Parts: sequence; structure tokens; C-alpha cells
Amino acid sequence: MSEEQLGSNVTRRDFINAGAACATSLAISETVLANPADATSEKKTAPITKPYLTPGKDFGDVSRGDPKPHKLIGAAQAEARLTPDTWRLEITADPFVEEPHTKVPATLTKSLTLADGTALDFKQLLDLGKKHEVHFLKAMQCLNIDTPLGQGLWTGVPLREVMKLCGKMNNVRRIYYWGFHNNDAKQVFKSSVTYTNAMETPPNELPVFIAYKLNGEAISPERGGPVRMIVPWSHGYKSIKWLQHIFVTNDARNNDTYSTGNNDPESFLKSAAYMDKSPDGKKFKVGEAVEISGTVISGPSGVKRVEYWVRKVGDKPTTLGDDAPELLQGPWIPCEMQEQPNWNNVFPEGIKANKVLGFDKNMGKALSWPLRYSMCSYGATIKGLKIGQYEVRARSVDLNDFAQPEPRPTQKSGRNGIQVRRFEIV
Ligand SMILES: Nc1nc2c(c(=O)[nH]1)N[C@H]1C(S)=C(S)[C@@H](COP(=O)(O)O)O[C@H]1N2
Ligand SMILES: [Mo]
Repeated sequence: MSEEQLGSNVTRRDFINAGAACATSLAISETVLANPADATSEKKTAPITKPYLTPGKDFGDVSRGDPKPHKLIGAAQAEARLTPDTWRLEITADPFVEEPHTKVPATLTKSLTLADGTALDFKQLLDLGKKHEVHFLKAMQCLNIDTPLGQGLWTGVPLREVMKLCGKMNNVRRIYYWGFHNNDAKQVFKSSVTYTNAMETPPNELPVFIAYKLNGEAISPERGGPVRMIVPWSHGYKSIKWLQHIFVTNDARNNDTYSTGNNDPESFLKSAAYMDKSPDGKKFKVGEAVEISGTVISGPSGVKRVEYWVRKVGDKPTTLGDDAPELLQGPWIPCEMQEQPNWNNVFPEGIKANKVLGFDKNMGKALSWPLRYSMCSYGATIKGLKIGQYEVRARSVDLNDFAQPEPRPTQKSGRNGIQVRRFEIV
């Protein structure tokens, strides 16, 4: 199944429910179009109930494989080493050499292999966690699907700590990894990070980590359990599920499975506002308020605000490019952003907010909002529209004042086109 098809499944899914909940729960900005200057004077103070964490079962799913690894049960699941007891992680080195780019092979002082009984097991991973455990709130966003799949609090051990088990490495420039793939080479879905990404995490930056918990619980088979890679800054394809192999190489060229699909295999999440389905296709009576809502993800360039633009259209509106002059002109009106909650009421028991990466060590507040690589909700109430057909769009503006979908050279470095919803006032 292509990700385009997966995308439409995802759109039909629970985001719609989440959106409906949001409309009643957000502190919503109310805008009377006749006088946008009044926008902020009329705030609702309804309590926020839209969840910050998506339960594992409610994530949109992007899984390859036949059968899909999470469909294996009983003996087949154990044989695939997809239970905590049977799970093993191998770490080996690539002997590959080829002039002129790879003159010498990568080596590890100590490989971890099934064959010699040294592969890492689940208990050893948890033991590493006692000393090195990290937690990070991350939105899972597929590079090719224009709706976030969900957001979780992921817990695990930095990849650098696991790599240390192999002793000194030589001539390692990339670190590849892949998960269970039915012993069928054609089904391998692999991804990679650079040596620097894995080993030289700058202070207060985010490590690549090997996760064993989602929202404080074991990672379900569907979410890639028992063990999954998490690459905080990247789109979903770097966060390999059912992780079982790490492979170091001196071939510096990126040949992630994703690179063959015309994707940017080094993409970072893009700052972008995504819209909930409602009010698409709905009719409202004159005088009735139209509520819009959605989620905004922060890429590395942050989010300054989310804004919307509503325009009156004829029966058959022409499609507008993301750089159409009337779209750029607006007027774009700021939306209300979901506020930070008391995180200790949101995070699972035992995980204090001040222990989560990206959160203030004393106050337990996210140091940026929305937290980088995470998402929060936004909403707005539109009033004062006359009878007619309308389109509404929302976009994020980053901290460099780039409005979505900028700055990006191609949608294949992360789909963040401006979304549109159509409705009618009768
Ligand atoms: N082993 C494996 N890992 C994988 C995939 C896969 O097909 N197989 N899909 C990737 C892609 S493209 C995405 S977007 C995310 C989706 O994560 P989710 O299904 O937990 O939402 O998983 C990634 N990890
Ligand atoms: Mo993806």
C-alpha cells in the first residue's frame, strides 16, 4: 500500500474525533470578521480537554511487511523475537570497501551477535536504562502523509550508550538499523543516522534513542514493540519499529530505504499547521459561529503563531497554489494556541515533567512551545460571515517569519502544504 493511500486512511481516523473534542475544549480565539481588531477581546475560557498524548492504539499506522510484524502472534511472534523474552539486538560492522569513497572498512572491537550468544537482550537494555534512561515527547509524522500520526512520550536509552557496549569503533561514518522483516530481504526497511548524530549529542540537545516505553507502558506490537528506534528530529521513517539489527559502516552515502522513494533521507520535521476535518462540507446558519481547529508541529525553526485565512468563493472554487498572490495577501488572522498544561497531570505516573528532555529542570515546563518536534492544538472561531460558500486555510509561521510551507525546496523533504476546508453559510 502506498503512503498516499495510507494517508487517506489516516485522515478518516481519530483525528476527526480529536478535532471535535478540540472545538469545545480549546480556549478559542473569536474573530468577528467585520472587525478583526476585536479578535482577542472575546476569549472563551472553556477548559482544555484535547489530549496531549495519543494512546498507542490510536496512532495512525504506517507499517510494511507481509505479514505485518505486529500481526504475528503466539509461537510465530516468539520465533520472530518480538516478545520481551525473545527480543535480541545484534550490532555488527560492514566489511564494505569501494574506491574512491570507502577506502577502509568499519570495525567494532566487539560485535553483538545471535550466533555467539552476545546479542543484547531486553533485560540488559532495561538495566542500561536504570542509569541512562531518557524521556521525550515526540509527534510521529510521516514525511509523505499530511496529517500527524500521533504524539507520545517515548522512554528509552540513548543509542550512544548502547554503541559503547561494542568498545572502540574505527572508520564508522554511518549507523544503519532495521527491524524484523519476515526473513525476506525484499521486506527490509532500514534507516540510518551519522556517527556524529548518534555519539556526539550536544548538551541539552536530543539523542537518538532506543525506546522500550510509550506513554509509560510497554510499546505495543503495532507501535513497533518491544523495542523501537526514536530519532527525535526526523520524520517517522527514521524511527524504525521492531528494531533488531544495528550495522555500522564506513560507506558515508545515505541509502536509507526511504531514499529510493525520491524522499529526502535526512529530512527534519517541518513546522506546519494541520487542520482537523471539520468544518469541511458543513452548512452553518447565518450568525452561527464556525469553529476551526487542528494541530501544529514544531520543526527546528519553531512556531511563532498559527493563523487562518477565510475567503468567499463561487460554487466551483479554483485550486490555489501555496504561493498564489491572494493567498499570500490574506488577511491572515492569528489563532488561539493550546496552552501548556500542568504536565505532571498529563505524563504517566513516575515520569516527572522536569525529567523530560526539553523541559525546564525546576519548573517542569517545556522550554519552547509547542516543544520542538512535538505538537499542540490551535483553534479559532469565525463569526460574521454572510450567506455564501467559503474556504478556510491555516498555516504556521516560524520564528524566522517563514510562513508554511516555507522554507523547503520540495514536499519530499516533509509534506507541509497548506490545507483547506470548505463550508457554506446558508
Ligand atoms: N520496521 C519498520 N519501521 C517503520 C516502518 C516500517 O514500515 N517498518 N514505517 C516507518 C514510517 S515510514 C513511519 S511514518 C513510522 C510510523 O510509525 P507508526 O506506525 O508507529 O505511527 O514508522 C516507521 N518505522
Ligand atoms: Mo512514513
